[in-house]
Amino acid sequence: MTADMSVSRLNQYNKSLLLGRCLSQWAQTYGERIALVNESGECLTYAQLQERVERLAGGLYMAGLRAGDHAMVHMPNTFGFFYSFFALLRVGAIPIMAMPNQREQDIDALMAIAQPTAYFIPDDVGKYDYLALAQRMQSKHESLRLVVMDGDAKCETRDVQLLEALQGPTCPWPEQDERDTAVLLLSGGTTGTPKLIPRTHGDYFYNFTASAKLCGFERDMVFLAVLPAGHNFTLASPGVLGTFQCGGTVVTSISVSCDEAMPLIEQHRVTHVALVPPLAKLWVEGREWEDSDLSSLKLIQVGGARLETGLARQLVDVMGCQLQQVFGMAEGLLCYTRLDDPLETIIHTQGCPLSPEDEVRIVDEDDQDVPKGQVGQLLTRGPYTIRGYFQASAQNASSFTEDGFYRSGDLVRRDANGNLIVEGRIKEQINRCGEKISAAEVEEAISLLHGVHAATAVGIPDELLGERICVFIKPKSGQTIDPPRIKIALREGGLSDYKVPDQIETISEWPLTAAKKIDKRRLVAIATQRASASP
Ligand code: J2J
Repeated sequence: MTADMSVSRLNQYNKSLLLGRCLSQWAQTYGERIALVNESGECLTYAQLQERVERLAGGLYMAGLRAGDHAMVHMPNTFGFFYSFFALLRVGAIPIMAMPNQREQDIDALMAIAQPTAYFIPDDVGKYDYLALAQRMQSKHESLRLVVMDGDAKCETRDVQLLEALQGPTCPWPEQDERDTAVLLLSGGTTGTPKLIPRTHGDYFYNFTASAKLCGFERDMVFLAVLPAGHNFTLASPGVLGTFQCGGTVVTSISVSCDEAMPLIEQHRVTHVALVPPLAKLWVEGREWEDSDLSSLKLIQVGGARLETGLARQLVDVMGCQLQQVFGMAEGLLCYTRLDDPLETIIHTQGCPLSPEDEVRIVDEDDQDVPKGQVGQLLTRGPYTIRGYFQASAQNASSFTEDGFYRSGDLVRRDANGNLIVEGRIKEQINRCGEKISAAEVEEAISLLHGVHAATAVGIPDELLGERICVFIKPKSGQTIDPPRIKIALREGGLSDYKVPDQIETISEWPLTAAKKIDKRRLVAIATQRASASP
């Protein structure tokens, strides 16, 4: 059975699965309930959100945006994010979910692939000049006709309010099918080239509705969106879309720090939150919240990177609410521990797949199934897992098997009850605070710098970050390496902040494996040792 057929069967009891129609359905059902609250305490009901989105969609349509156009959303967790996202879906355009901390190199590469018509940026020009970036992108990418800024900035580009003022007749409903692409998500890279993940209306609708059911989302819940809302975890696992589907309230936070999140939890009686392990650790260890009343919390979901058993236990003890592990990927497959699982399962495993139709294979290097209980690479195929990246035939040939299984690159094993345990990965990827960074990309950026002969990037286990990025640099003969300068040069070159190495080491000879490849394990040991030796 194809993914399309099987997702349509799983969705069969719900006809409203075109994402562009969801908001108006929610507004009809939940009209006066609060959909969104921001850090300043401003609230929007479902009806108000829908009205703003309709106006913006009208404006975007007047400005020439059409169904099927691509539009990049590069926004933090503000109301503007939601206006843009839903207005694009309403027009039938396809949002590309960029992360707010991505910078020029990423945005440029993504635009080269997706050729968006529109680019949505925040008004916050204090820390980073998004408008200047947008202007550079416009001069480089011919497709980019419309830059939309969220806020009141008086600039030549169209801002959200301006577009609403432009609003013409209601935007026509697009002709769409559940098999059409609804959103383009970002893939955590293993190569220097970014990849886009095309999720269809049908599969994504299933993704958040089935997840919401499994996670016990309900009408009276309040979800705190503290990780970027454009990430698959926060967006749809079950995340903000799962919350809206149930008529709950989403509280948005731009900052992830305890000082800001804890008062929001207390003030808005937050019931559900999704965190990555390093953030969960900060929250558990943070003393700031000791005075805060967190008794409203019912469920803390942790995913995106390995959650240590000790931290899992601490979370349960300290936060006093239910813990759920989520092992997901923007490509599709979602595994959850179940709410009624025994505590030891929740602490020790990453749960099992969302759908009965998810297929999981655990294989060796020759793609042969490993014996029961042993570790192997996870391959998956299923109703909401993609069969290929957007316009990436070379990548697709290596990332998918001939019979359509996605090669996750994760090393997993299954316990006796069928729950998966993530043991590591075979991909050359660094998982820093849940953000996936391609070692190859960092190496490439550094190798272009003055004085660098060659560079190798490795992920080093780190108390705070989960993994930190360490780069070993072999200088050109007669050159020396100045780490702070390297960092400045990388930032100036437009490398996204979170990809800039945390540790830079010089090396004169590479340690080699028996196969004469660079011995990355040895590099990890050297980096760890040098870091602990340095004052
Ligand atoms: C270990 N590794 C994990 C976990 C993801 C929900 C939750 C997370 C993501 C996500 C997501 C892990 N333990 N619990 O999209 O909807 C690593 C694996 C995986 C990769 C996917 C969602 N949860 N990982 O993290 O696309 O290596 O999605 O293949 O960003 O994160 O990364 P990403």
